[in-house]
Order: sequence, then C-alpha cells, then structure tokens
Amino acid sequence: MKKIDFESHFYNIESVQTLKARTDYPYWTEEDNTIHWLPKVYMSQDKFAPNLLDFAERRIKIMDKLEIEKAIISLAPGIDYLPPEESIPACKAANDALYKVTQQFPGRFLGSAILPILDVEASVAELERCVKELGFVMWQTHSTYGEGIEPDDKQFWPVWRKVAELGIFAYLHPVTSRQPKFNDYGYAMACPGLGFTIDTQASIVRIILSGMLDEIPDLKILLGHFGEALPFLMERMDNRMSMLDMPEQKNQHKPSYYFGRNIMVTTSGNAYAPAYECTKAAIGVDNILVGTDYPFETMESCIEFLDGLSMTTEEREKIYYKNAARLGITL
Ligand code: GRE
Ligand code: ZN
Repeated sequence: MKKIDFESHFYNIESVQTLKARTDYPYWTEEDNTIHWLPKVYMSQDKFAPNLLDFAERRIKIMDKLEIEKAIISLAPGIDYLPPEESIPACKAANDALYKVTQQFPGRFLGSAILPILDVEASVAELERCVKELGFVMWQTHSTYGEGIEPDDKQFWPVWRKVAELGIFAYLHPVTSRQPKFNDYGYAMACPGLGFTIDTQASIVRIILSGMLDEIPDLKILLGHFGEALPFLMERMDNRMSMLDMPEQKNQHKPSYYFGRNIMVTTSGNAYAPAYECTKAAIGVDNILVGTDYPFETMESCIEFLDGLSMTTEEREKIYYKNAARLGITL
C-alpha cells in the first residue's frame, strides 16, 4: 500500500558550515564530528550525517522498496532560531538546496520551509517565497526558539497566520530543551529519549492556552511521536484545566477540542503498539499520519511496525495516505 511520509530529514552543507563556524551553543566540532547543544548535550554525527547530507539517491531507493510514494523533507538541525544574521542566510540556503532536490525527483520529495524565526518579518517573506515560488507545503518549526522564547509568543503569530493564509501546515518538531532538569544526563535523555517529548508537549499546550488556535481556526499543526504523549493525558488536561480555569488561559475550548480540528499526529519514532492504540482511541484514526523520522530511525523499522499493527484496510489507507488529503497532499 502506498504511503506518504511527513517526517524525513536532511542537512545541507551550508547548515553544517553555519554550525561549524559557531563558538556558542549550538556548534559543530570538526575533530570529533559532533554537534554540541549544551555542555553535556552533544551528539556524534558519524552515524547520521552521511544519510542526511547525501540523501536523494539513497532515500528514493528505500522509499521505492517500501512504497513510500512521497516524503515531505525537512531540515534536521535547529538553525532557525540562531541570531537572524546567521539564520536568514542559512535558512534561505537550506530552502534553496531542498528546492533543487524536489526538482530532481518531482512529486516524490515535497519541500518544508525552515524560517529565521527570530526575525518575524523575514520569516513571513521567506515563507511566502517558499510556498509561492518553490512550491513548499509545510513549515518545519521547533518546540523552542531559545531560552524563554516560546512558539506561542504573540510576536510569532504573524508567521502562524501566514501558514494558515497560504493553506499549508506546520510541523512542531522537537529541539533540545533548555531545561537543566533534563540535561545533565546527556543527549539521550535531554533529547529523543524524553526531553524532546516534554518540551514539545509543553509547547503545543502553550499554543492551545494562548488562544492562537481560536484566533487562527484554520491553522493545522502536526506533532510527531503519536502526539508527544498527549493522547494519554487528554482527560486529565481537559478536566484539570477546566476545573482550575485560569484567567491566563485564553483558549475557548478544552484542549481535546483542538485535536483533529487543528492538530494531527504522526507515527514518528514511537514504534509502540500501546501508544498507537491509545492515540487512535483518544483522537481517532482520521488524525494519524505516517512519519518515519529517517534517518534518525530507519524507514524499514517504521513501516514494519505499522504493517504489523492490527487494523482494518480502511484504517490503514487513512493512516498511510488518505488522511494526508486533509492537508492538501495526495498520492
Ligand atoms: C529527530 O528528528 O527525531 C532526531 C533528531 C536528532 C537526533 C535524534 C532524533 O533531529 O531522534
Ligand atoms: Zn524528526
């Protein structure tokens, strides 16, 4: 059965150079080929960089084998919240590099914009360029934009508004959390093992509570990892946040209201059948999409997991490609 992959990552050489030129976090050290996010949070790039950098031919072969008809490709390292003098040229270079690859394999690779988010005006202009001139379909954004700078801050709403206005969608992808609590045991806990999920979970809840989804009701946001554990917590959030209704909460509806209407989730990096069952029960099969998270996970392991889940053909068609049509993406 054909599939559409909403989470597939790349690096372009200019992004790598941007990180290598830095001396503040995050930076990339050449001697040991490692990205340093924070003092104890660093990751060797030996395993992943080759597939991230030189990706088109390798990726398409695996996609063919697994019947992944289309993949939306997004930049992996968080260069988007670097200071604008670095992020503006770096994001433009990444978007241009990605555009070339989408042209090399028309219809197979779809582009996701990366935006120099700390300059809102430049971000809005770059998003327009990416969608109108480069044909991109998504904005890959991150769970935090720096210490205390949150994606729900009102200053960023013009970018979120532009996403809805252009008829595309956003992917709220994790990036290294700044919370000291997660960071002294190293990258695995700080990042994909737990920190990613907790940071992104808090960020989407903040987006809900900020009232942004009431102000921009057409906005569509994707979350990875079967919704960052929020399906499991839905009743508790609805219940406690209504019972302790705070004046700071600007949302007009309970958190669960926004799942399905505004928020959909992917299967990325969470090959756990109980997580799938919970997600399906909590938010419905209509709101689940495929995300392989290649090359941080293998496409094979993701598809093998999904193929092994017990579900009807109709459910499988929805997850593999039919639900994508609600985001304007068809086979
Ligand atoms: C991810 O995208 O999920 C990811 C990264 C970097 C390291 C590990 C990981 O972007 O899972
Ligand atoms: Zn990812």
